[in-house]
Amino acid sequence: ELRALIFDVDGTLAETERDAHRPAFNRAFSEAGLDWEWSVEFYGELLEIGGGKERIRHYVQQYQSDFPIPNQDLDQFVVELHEIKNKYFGQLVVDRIPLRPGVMRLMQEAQREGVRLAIATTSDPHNVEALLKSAISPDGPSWFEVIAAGDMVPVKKPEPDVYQYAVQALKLNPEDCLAIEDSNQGLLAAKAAGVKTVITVNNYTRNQDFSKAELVIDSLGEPDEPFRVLSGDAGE
Ligand code: XBP
Ligand code: MG
Repeated sequence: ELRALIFDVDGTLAETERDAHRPAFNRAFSEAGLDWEWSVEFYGELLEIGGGKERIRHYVQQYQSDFPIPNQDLDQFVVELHEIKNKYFGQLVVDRIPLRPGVMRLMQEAQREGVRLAIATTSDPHNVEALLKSAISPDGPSWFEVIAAGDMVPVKKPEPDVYQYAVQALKLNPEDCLAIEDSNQGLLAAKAAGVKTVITVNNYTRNQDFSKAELVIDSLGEPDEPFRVLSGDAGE
């Protein structure tokens, strides 16, 4: 029996990656006096590393190996750069990043039917809050009984921890929950926690492997803009 919907955030609730996270990283680099610049295409590769801090660290180690920072100081450097990035993310999401089609409708239908709402994301909790406030409403965060985010769990997607955390906090069995995701990493995380998953693809993820998903659609759809089924059975 369906008791709760667990939403991913980036790429699922809204298209935050290309137009908010990516430019926020670039603005932070610029503020820090770094000539690093992540293009739309290159950012697609970097998305394989989940978590903003983890992504910066990976980039420094893989692409800026001459960067003069000793390894023991890298953690602190990454934390400070990520804080600057989050400041810009907060500014960029205000009034600018809408919810994807069907997200609001599905959340409202769920609330009417007594289906509970939760979030399971790799993103920083402050960024999640900023997006929910601007894209849903000032009380958007309170729509979700549980917001499992960022470093609240020791390891990020594709490991199941963030979904396990959300399911436990809801005091439900994983079989009674349904995850809404946009990426292969999110799918792996949800399924490893025993949560059935619907995928709504986007431009960064549409060619990924979603064979484990119960349903793959191009969006949650609106009455005047129905979703298209890419694989699976939308029967119920
Ligand atoms: C999104 C991510 C994050 C964001 C940036 O994952 O992987 O790294 O790109 O997040 P999900 P930060 O789709 O599971 O939410 O807030 O850490 O910078
Ligand atoms: Mg996502």
